[in-house]
Amino acid sequence: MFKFLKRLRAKKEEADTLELATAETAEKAQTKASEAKQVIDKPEPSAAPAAAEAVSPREADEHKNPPASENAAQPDIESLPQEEAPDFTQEEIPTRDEQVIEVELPKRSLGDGIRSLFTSSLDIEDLEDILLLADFGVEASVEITEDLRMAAQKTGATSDAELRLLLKDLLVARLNREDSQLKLSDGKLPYVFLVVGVNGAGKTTTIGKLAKWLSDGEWEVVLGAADTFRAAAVDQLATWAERSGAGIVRPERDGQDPASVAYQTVELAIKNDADIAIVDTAGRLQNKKDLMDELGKIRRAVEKQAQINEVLLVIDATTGQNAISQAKAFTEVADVTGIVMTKLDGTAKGGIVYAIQKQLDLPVKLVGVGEGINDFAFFSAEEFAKGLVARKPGN
Ligand SMILES: Nc1nc2c(ncn2[C@@H]2O[C@H](COP(=O)(O)OP(=O)(O)OP(=O)(O)O)[C@@H](O)[C@H]2O)c(=O)[nH]1
Ligand SMILES: [Mg+2]
Repeated sequence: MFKFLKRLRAKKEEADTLELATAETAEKAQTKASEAKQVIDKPEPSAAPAAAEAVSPREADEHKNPPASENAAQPDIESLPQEEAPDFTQEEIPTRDEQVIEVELPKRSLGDGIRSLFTSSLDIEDLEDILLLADFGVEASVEITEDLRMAAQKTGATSDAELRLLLKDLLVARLNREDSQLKLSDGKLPYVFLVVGVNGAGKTTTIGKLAKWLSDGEWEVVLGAADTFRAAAVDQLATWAERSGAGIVRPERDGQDPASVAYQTVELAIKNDADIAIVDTAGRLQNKKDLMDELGKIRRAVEKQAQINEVLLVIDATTGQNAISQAKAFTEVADVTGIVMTKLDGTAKGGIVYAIQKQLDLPVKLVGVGEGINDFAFFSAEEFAKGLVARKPGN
């Protein structure tokens, strides 16, 4: 499974004791003792006293209400000195605080989240229409059907099971990408994710799910409520922060400059040695120029202190082909690095995942399969294709 790098939180002596607890890790401790990076197979829960250093929601609240004098001296984000930003070009030997460990986060699979394309046996003659109805788009529907026909001729496949297997392999081959894993492994902490997308796409919910997943893996997470137009949006993120055990930076007043909230979020993450800052943004901007200005300003504010690892564009799968034009607008203004497809539960239109990935030439990294805190999965071409061709009860 995927390996990620997070901050080593245990005090040096504690870490050593724990590492010496098993023969395997003891061996590693000896060979790696002088190395900057410590590698352990799995984080021992007690090896990461996250709570001791955690940014509690309460602390974050305090941060939200700094003394009046601080309030008066609100920084102008655009004019903050650039030299405050760490120099990521130099490889420095990390101090204890900067040490990172390699961890495996809990696996999240698509499971049964994807609805099958077929309610009866697979008939190649019907396939093009079925793919069209499932939002694969015209071109892909024609191409996939043609490819399956040729593959069936070549292999002599005729049965329903054989055809499903061929179709699955064909979809996997078209969907597999090298870059579909979240960028959480360069060890330059804190990682920063910006989450963008239109209203109601599922940004805040996705952030809550991500925060919970990371917290479960003993990551220290700070969320930033840079969707500052609605108090309800901030409260919604605060609820997710509480549920997931993440810290949160809220705006000090409605309509506060989202870039300054983003700045403060990264600032708090650095101050508290957090592993990751995830910034929620507003989706309801009037036009492309406003969107570009706002996201550009947020980006510059973050980059004064840290690098941005991911700009995740959240797309509601149930909006079908409309989602593609919306997504294109975002990719033109924000440097999107990955797609999150939400609401794949209950939609028979899984083809939109295929269409988005192909048409935007961006990896789908995560999928949302429900409203619950655990209802998301890493995108896996194999699992997704299996779900699409699955023979489910009743078909
Ligand atoms: N079924 C289902 N519902 C989801 C999923 N993700 C989000 N939702 C629901 O979609 C609705 C909107 O989600 P939000 O997270 O508030 O969306 P948002 O993008 O933050 O919206 P704005 O803040 O208004 O821009 C909520 O009712 C969520 O519960 C999912 O994967 N499946
Ligand atoms: Mg929201």
